[in-house]
Amino acid sequence: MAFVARAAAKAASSGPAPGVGTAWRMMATTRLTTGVCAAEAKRAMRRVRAYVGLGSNLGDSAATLAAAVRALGALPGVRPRGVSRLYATRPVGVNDQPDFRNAAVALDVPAGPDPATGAIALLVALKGLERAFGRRTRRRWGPRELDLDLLVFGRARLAVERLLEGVSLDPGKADTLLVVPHRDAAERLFVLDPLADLAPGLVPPGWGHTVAWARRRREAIEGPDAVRPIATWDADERSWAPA
Ligand code: A4P
Ligand code: MG
Repeated sequence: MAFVARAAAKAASSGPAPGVGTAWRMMATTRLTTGVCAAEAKRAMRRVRAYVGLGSNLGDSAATLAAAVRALGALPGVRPRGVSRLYATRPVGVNDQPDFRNAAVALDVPAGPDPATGAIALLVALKGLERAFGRRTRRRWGPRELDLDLLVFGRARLAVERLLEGVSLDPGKADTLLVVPHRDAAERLFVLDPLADLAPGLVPPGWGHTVAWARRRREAIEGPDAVRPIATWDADERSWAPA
């Protein structure tokens, strides 16, 4: 689709879409140019391991998720650390919609001066990418071109009630909580299967058990056909290769 090609081209050439990563650029540059000492600026640019879940069930979802993986890796200050397999998944929450494609990525991202600031900056970047890939506002849990959920942000356990001043997300959603780890991640096989590809032994803050354990538990509930691997990430081609 044209918008996927445009967003992918932007990510590959001149960086992500306008607005994406602005908070990070601000975190990095304002501190340096306003004379804040180099040690503090260096601290602000420390990185933290984050996991992001990707979902799509409108358009060419596999192509969208491949382009989104490339765009996430091209965000300012981000180092891509891993891409899960691509999964075909039965819709959860709202059943009368097409099957989804889901995946997850591991990223080392700027930690920010504190976890809430760093996590919100990443969320703002994710929302910017969703828009760049044509996401429009629809009903909750309904069909979408691209959904990017912040699953885990290092060791942070956050419930942020309001966005930081000067940072806006979707109109009308400015009061929505940012909850990290993502509040529903442990209850969804379409999240746990890709996450287990990347970090089976990870114990997300507050869970009390590993991702692999949660995955096995959900598989017993949802059944073996709810989530099926259909492709692996080809790092050379930067695209999916059939499994
Ligand atoms: N928000 C709070 N915490 C987070 C976080 N950790 N990551 C807020 C991302 N967003 C977070 O999200 C609504 C608001 O949640 C945002 O404004 C953000 O500030 P949204 O993406 O705008 O709306 P949504 O995705 O419809 O709602 P929600 O509750 O995020 O739904 P989910 O959890 O994303 O589930 N079935 C399959 N098989 N595969 C899927 O990918 N996805 C959904 C949507 C339903 N069923 C699915 C799938
Ligand atoms: Mg979402």
